[in-house]
Amino acid sequence: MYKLYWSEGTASLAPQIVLEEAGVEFEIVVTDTAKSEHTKSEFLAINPFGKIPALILPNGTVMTEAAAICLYLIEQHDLDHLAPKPKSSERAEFLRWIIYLTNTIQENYKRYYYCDCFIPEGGDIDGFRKIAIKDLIEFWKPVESALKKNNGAFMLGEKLSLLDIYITMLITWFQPMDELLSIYPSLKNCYDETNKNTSVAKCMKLQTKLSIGVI
Ligand SMILES: N[C@@H](CCC(=O)N[C@@H](CS)C(=O)NCC(=O)O)C(=O)O
Repeated sequence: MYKLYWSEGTASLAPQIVLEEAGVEFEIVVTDTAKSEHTKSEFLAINPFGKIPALILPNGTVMTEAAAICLYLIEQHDLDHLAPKPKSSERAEFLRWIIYLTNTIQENYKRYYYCDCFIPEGGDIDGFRKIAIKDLIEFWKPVESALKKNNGAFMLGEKLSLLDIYITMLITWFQPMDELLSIYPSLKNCYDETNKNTSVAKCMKLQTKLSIGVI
């Protein structure tokens, strides 16, 4: 069985959704980053990077990196509806955006959430955070433009893919989320439509419940 090391509001959401889409059995191990559980030796023995998510595969291999985990699961479980096949015409577009989402948007949230790692002690945290937010809004702009050009609500047009799942996860990290969505209407539409997917809706609903241990 798969074992997903998970924490609310983190990059474990996308792999959780893909596992749901795969319809496979998996165990969620709540590892609350807010309580620094990811820094404890039990978790570091699994992922020495001390980052969530980590996925233990049925053969015991440990995988990290949320996007890599998602792509792996898509391959393993033939979830062709979530990603264009390697030689298909949409593949280039798909690869371009998944890397943009992880390298640019996901990475830059660190400047917001972990400001103190970027500036020296006594530095202007508030000023730094303001610039991080301004930049994040800017980094979302190409995604909005790409969505606007489409016929459908999603990055690849009419059908939902991993891109929209990843986008949805990253939108939830923006606080307040509605501020971002009010700037970018196509992004809001993509978020709303993606949330209609059964696996997405289920995982979104489980976020707080899993975190407070009522499941
Ligand atoms: N590139 C990694 C980033 C993982 C990551 O930074 N996870 C965050 C939560 S979203 C984390 O564990 N933060 C805790 C920390 O850095 O102390 C991935 O995509 O999986």
